[in-house]
Amino acid sequence: MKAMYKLILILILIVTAANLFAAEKKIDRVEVIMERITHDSVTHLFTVWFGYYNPNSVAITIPVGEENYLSVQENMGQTTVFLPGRRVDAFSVTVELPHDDAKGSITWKLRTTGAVPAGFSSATAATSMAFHNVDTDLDGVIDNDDAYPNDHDRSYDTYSPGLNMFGTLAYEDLWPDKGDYDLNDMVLDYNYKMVTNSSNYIKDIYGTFKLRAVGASKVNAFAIEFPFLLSNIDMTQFVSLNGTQPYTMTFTDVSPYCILTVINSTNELITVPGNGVYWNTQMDQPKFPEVNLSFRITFINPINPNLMPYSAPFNPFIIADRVAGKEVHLPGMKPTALADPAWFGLGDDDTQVSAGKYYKTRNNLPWAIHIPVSFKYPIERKQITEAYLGFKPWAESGGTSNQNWYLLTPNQIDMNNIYNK
Ligand SMILES: [Ca+2]
Ligand SMILES: [Ca+2]
Ligand SMILES: [Ca+2]
Repeated sequence: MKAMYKLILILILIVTAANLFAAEKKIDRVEVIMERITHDSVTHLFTVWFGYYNPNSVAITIPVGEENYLSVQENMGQTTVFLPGRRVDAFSVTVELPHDDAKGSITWKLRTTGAVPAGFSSATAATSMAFHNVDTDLDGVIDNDDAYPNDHDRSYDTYSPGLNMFGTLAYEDLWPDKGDYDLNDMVLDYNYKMVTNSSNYIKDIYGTFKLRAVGASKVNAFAIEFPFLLSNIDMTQFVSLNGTQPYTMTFTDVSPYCILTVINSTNELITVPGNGVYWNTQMDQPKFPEVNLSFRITFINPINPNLMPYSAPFNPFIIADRVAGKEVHLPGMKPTALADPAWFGLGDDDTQVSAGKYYKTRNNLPWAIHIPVSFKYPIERKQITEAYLGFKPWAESGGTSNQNWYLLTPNQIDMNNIYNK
């Protein structure tokens, strides 16, 4: 009986030892890891580096097959012998993947037989990850942030007054007299797009103008002075009239600035109704479609916008009656080198070059206005002050009061005096 006890005890000890031995042999799951993905801008192939972590103290072998495969193709030369510990960049695969987030991915799946936890460990690389860091054109701006990911010279677009938004420039051509002061003798909407490089220097300027009204019996010209050298402009510029029609704009060198004549003569762009009828300023007359003019200026050496003395809409002006030097600018903007100063101080004009006062009356009323939205201008021969009641206090205050004068605010406007077709 005692011997029997001993035997049982020995058997229990053997079983316990066997159990302990078996516990020591428990296998932990090998975890696969996606290290990184890169994109080659020349071959357009993606390279994915995978690694792993084998928490066991011994090497684990998992052959290629149902328990060790890649999603794109079962055998891509992946690791089969997993050494103990963490292994970075155990292998890489170079693949052509769709650039589309939904389809563009590769997954490595691995199951360690008998391991805890059971099931597959997997690691996925998606093309979208690659583009988070890829700078295809090597301009220093990653593709995700680069409006021109394949153009080293261009990175960002900025707009003035905003994307798909237009501002208005409106002129009175009877300067230096106030005349009828309807400020509709030439009305243009504008939008500028600036293309900048990775240093935020301007590479291209796209100007889009819409001629909306010509409430004038005079034939005027419209030009813009830009604060940069003509010699820095790539002359293979693009100019368009209504998108397709041939049209010419000319540059004039007034170094260190230059002048672009956008409209040489309004008569080249519109059919003058004649007999006291003006173009888009009379409610009882048909409305003509606006004339679209656009240009692109590309710089040989990109320009630091912070060094420009003025920015969009730059220094736009009309040449009244197309008389050489008879420039009418926005209030406070300087005349160009081609302006004839003999006009200053005549009529209602109170330009005082020495005081830095340009194109204003004694009461600070202007002959040109710039509005940051597309603006409803006065009808023919109605003073702007009678269309927009806030205009006069705004102008006389030097722009500090009634800053929203141009909005169609009830009690602040007279719609009978505003062109609204
Ligand atoms: Ca880039
Ligand atoms: Ca770029
Ligand atoms: Ca007019």
